[in-house]
Amino acid sequence: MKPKDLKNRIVLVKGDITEYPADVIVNAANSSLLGGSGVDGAIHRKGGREITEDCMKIRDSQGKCNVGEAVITRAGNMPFKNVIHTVGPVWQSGKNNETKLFAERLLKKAYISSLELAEKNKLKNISFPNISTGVYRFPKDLAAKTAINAVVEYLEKSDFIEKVNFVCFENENFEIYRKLLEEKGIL
Ligand code: AR6
Repeated sequence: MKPKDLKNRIVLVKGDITEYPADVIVNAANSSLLGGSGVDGAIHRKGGREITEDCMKIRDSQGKCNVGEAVITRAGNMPFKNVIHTVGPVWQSGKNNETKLFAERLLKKAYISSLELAEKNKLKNISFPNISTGVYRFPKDLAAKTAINAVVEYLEKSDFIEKVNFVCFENENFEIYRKLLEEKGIL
């Protein structure tokens, strides 16, 4: 697929992921699925009890959610069909190339698992936060590159997902995404 076709399917947004319209939003959760700070805290606060209940049910049936995997719940009080909860990797300093590559692979997997789960549930418009770039300290530029490459690779393979919104809460991430997407001819 040519970059210009991706132009209509990838959107860059600055703001709060809970405020931007989509079929489904992705949460940067932790393996416990019990909530936390950052975007996870915002989604659980706004979504309310339904989300916590569904997360508890998932924990009862399958146990914790491993890094790179994704699960789906209702969206509670938010105007989305669902929330997909994925777990990104914690950045372990990336001192050697092997740990760096391993972390990149896990971050890519978190994006791909979320897209696959959206498609499986017939959700065509999906918003992502900048997974792992907060509490989990993943370098922002490497995280953005990994996220964009994963999404582009997926969209080129499957035409089911119509829109992927990268919702950047912080200006720094927004500028990094803008530069990378411009370089690729997508923005
Ligand atoms: N909308 C969009 N992005 C947001 C919002 C929001 N409302 N709030 C924060 N961000 P983080 P992680 C951005 O720390 O690094 C939690 O405690 C934020 O600026 O939320 O994957 C979980 O329970 C940053 O760029 O997630 C886990 O324990 C990005 O979201 C752990 O943090 C991700 O930051 C996960 O860490």
